[in-house]
Amino acid sequence: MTKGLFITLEGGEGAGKSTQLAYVRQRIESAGIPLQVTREPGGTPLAEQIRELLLDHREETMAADTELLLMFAARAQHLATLIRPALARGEWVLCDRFTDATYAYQGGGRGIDFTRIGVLEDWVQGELRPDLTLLLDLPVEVGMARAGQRGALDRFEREQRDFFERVRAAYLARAAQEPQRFRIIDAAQDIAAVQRQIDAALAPLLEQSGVGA
Ligand code: Z5A
Repeated sequence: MTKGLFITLEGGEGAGKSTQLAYVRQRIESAGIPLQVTREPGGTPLAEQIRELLLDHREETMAADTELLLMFAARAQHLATLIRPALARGEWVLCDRFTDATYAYQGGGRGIDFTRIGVLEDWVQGELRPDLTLLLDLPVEVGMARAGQRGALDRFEREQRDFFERVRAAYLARAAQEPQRFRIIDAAQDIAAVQRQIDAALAPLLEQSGVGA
């Protein structure tokens, strides 16, 4: 069966994901490849409602397991109604964060054991994994300074520096475990330099698809 490619974009605070997502989208679409651009948590109306639950502040503290299960509940919906159907049609899917973010934030940040996350990953995703993951990596203090220029902070953005250090370490550990899937992008460089690294990472996939880079 023809299958589209599944590309994910990951990174910590202030890494420039939104900025670079638009660039990756433009590179793929200008090659004439049908593409779905989406995000997690979210991507479908129901999953976006779960996103609101996850990001909003409330008096009651959300338990780490609740957060983890809501991430995978949103993901199950997203996979069933958007990601899998698009890939089956042969479209490419570009997703702003996916399960590596769960390992980084709920695993590294909140301290949930990676093996427990792996059980949910296998349950919800079966064998589906991204074909390519672009990890925008930069020192935590640089990212926090960039993110601090934005407006109101969500529930995750209110965390302290040591939380984001653990998130970064978990992302880098994931990348070291799966070097064939990950491309680590030095996101501390200027926007044009980051885009050149992204071009180099995308080139083999665009060439394989027959459209050239
Ligand atoms: N989360 C989770 O815990 N578990 C999961 O499984 C999943 C998610 C899937 C929402 O994600 C939260 O969900 C997230 C983790 C959690 N929480 N946090 N933090 P999100 O992806 O929606 O939220 P975000 O991290 O805030 O993403 P973002 O909006 O893409 O932010 P960004 O990476 O900081 O990107 P940006 O807005 O493009 O850049 C920030 C600023 O830097 C902006 O002013 C840019 O103009 C500037 N910028 C960008 N690139 C550069 C360069 N190269 N040089 C200088 N300045 C730059």
